[in-house]
Amino acid sequence: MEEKIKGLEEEINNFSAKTSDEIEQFRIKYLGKKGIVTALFEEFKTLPTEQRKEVGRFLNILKTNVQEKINTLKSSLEQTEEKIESKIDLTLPVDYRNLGSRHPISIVRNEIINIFSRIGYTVSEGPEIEDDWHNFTALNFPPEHPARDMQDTFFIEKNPDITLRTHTSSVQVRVMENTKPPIRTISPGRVYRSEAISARAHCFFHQVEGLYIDENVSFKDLKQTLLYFAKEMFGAETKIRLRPSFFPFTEPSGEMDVTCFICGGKGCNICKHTGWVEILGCGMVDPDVLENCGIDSKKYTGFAFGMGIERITMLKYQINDLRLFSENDIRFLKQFEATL
Ligand code: 2NL
Repeated sequence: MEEKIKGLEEEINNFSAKTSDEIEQFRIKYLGKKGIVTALFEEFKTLPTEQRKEVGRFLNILKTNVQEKINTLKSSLEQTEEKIESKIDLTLPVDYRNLGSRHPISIVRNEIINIFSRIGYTVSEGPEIEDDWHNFTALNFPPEHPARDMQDTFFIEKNPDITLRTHTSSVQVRVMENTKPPIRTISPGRVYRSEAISARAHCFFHQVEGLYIDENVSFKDLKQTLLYFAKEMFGAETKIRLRPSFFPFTEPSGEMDVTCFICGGKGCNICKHTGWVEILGCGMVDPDVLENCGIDSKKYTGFAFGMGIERITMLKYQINDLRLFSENDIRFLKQFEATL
């Protein structure tokens, strides 16, 4: 029996397994109900007492060895399985996700906000659905002004009139009503006009308006502020010119042109060979508008301006169709991926 046990020890030591199935077969072969070791224990019971002590010791060692072998085989199998699982192949192609990009209107809006933030302007926002007072009456629109017509403005309700705002001046009216001068603010936002959609017109667009109110604000403050803006936005060599214009809420009013940043003033398609491109409207806030908003027009004066973000974006990126901004065409939007 001792010989048998020695032979088995060798067999056990030499055994190796690749799968958990093979390990289980091994366990059954030795320790199962009809297993070799189990049978040896049965045989052991029949031995004379003198032999039992020593054979018993060998048998117990054999049994422990089988058990240990099983444990070692199991843990080394687990380790190789883990290795296979965590085998990361760095040569595989990356899991490519499409990164979004900012919309060109947002890019230009942020740029305008940054430029005015640097000279102390705050950003103010307000509702897109407005009452007649904030959109028209406070801003000096006469009762028969064409903008008050259904042809030009989207009405949500009549009598009292509730409209989609046609400019963000309504936001600035709210700022003036709620804050004491000095006021330095810009109001970017979406505005609506009832227009047939074409390459040059849409029923909504985006605006940034600006408002500066304090004691002793004059036209030269307006001019210098807008010159600063033009140089920051279009380059340090940029020159501006102001042409007289009309708005119900400013007096005097002007239209501002900048030297063409495409051809530098030589003449090209963008500036229609004039060397100048129109970028915004501006003027001194009408004293009646100040009074409508609770500001003493004898003590305070101010200037205001407004620009269409689409127009500036179209000039800057040479985009020739307004509809591209709202079509969500990925081929258009992808072209702005590199811009923050
Ligand atoms: C344009 C012209 C302009 C203003 C907007 C304004 C606002 C208040 C008082 C007076 Cl609260 N004026 N805003 C002034 C002049 C021109 O916009 O062409 N916008 C796209």
